[in-house]
Amino acid sequence: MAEPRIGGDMTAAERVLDRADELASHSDLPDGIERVYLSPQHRAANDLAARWMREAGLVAWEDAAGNQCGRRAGAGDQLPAVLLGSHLDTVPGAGRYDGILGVLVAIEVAARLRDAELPFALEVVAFGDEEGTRFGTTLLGSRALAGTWQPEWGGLTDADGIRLADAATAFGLDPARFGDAARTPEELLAYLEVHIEQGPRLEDADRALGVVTAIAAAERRVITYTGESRHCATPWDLRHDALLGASEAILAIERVARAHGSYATVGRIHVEPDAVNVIPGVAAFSLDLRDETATGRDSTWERILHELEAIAVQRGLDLDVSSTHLAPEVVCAPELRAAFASGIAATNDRGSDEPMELFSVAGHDAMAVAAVAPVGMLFVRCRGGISHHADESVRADDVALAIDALEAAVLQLAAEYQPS
Ligand code: HGY
Ligand code: MN
Ligand code: MN
Repeated sequence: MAEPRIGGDMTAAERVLDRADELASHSDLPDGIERVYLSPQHRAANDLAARWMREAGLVAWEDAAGNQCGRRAGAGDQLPAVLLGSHLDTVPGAGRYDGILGVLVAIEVAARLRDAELPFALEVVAFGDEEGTRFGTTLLGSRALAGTWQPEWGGLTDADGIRLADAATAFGLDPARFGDAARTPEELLAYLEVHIEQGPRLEDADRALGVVTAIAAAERRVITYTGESRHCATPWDLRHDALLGASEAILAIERVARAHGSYATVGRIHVEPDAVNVIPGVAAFSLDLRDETATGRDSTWERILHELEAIAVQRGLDLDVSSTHLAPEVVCAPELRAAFASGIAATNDRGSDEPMELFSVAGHDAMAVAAVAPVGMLFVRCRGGISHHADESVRADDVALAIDALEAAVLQLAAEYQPS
């Protein structure tokens, strides 16, 4: 059985950072990074990932949902696989490492283990749509792999009115066959994802790596106030201004969520008729609400809704709420947390004898894959906890430790594995 190579392979780490830079060049923005699902930039990223997967000794293919996949050559087809990976899509104005780091570290570990004797197959996946920014519903690639794809998602449309099914056809996929991407529990032993923390806790603790205990329960909604579009000469007492209602609601959301320890973000707002001299008749905004548990999330939402309704009554507005995404908290499998803990311990990083554990407020593909396999996540320190921003930054030595820790975790699973 191969022994993990410890000591921080800076060459591999530098290769990861160089490849992240190359992927960053495939963007839909002239002055930043944006790569959305089923776009030409997604195609370019998949082609790069496929090339690197092949160089790592993997057989590479694109699944029916546009995820780029790779499987260690020679592994008996009937062997179940340990799946490593993350996502290649980004938010607008993204950094270079959210998702991308996990895919590239996974490819490095696959390359290291190309000749190792393992009792299971080893696969790598680069998911195509973790962020959900193009079609509004998130985790589309990983939910297809997990077998939880909903056929009606083919009718989702993007900001230009393009249907997901048509974008899939243009991408070279058959929109009627997304379900073929589904893997079964018998095929997958575990899913291990390396990801930047997207928060300051590891840096505050002067740690390079941390074991994820659970991923936040999340819900996305669209909240719409409807009043009356009127001339801006309308007297105050005759106004039913939807944007003022939304503004008061957004501040109420902040107050309630902070008071209850939940995370609430309003990232988008749409106003009609969107004219400087017309009182807005419609104001629709997004709400991303998270908490450590679904119970906590729902309790905070109940309190928020009560305030939204009071604002509607007080201002003579109609209120409509629709839910566009709902995910329970996902607890990482104990045996995978232990594998990552031993992986961190093997790096001899500062304090690695007591690996730090932390809960993820950010969502990840692991939330979807948990429907079909046990999941584990390893967080990597990122400077200032900054993410979803061009200033996202990781240290090469931390990347080297992450490669070592992921390799050691896979070898730990191999040592423990008892074929059923
Ligand atoms: O929303 C999230 O937490 C993730 O970055 N998609
Ligand atoms: Mn993200
Ligand atoms: Mn991510």
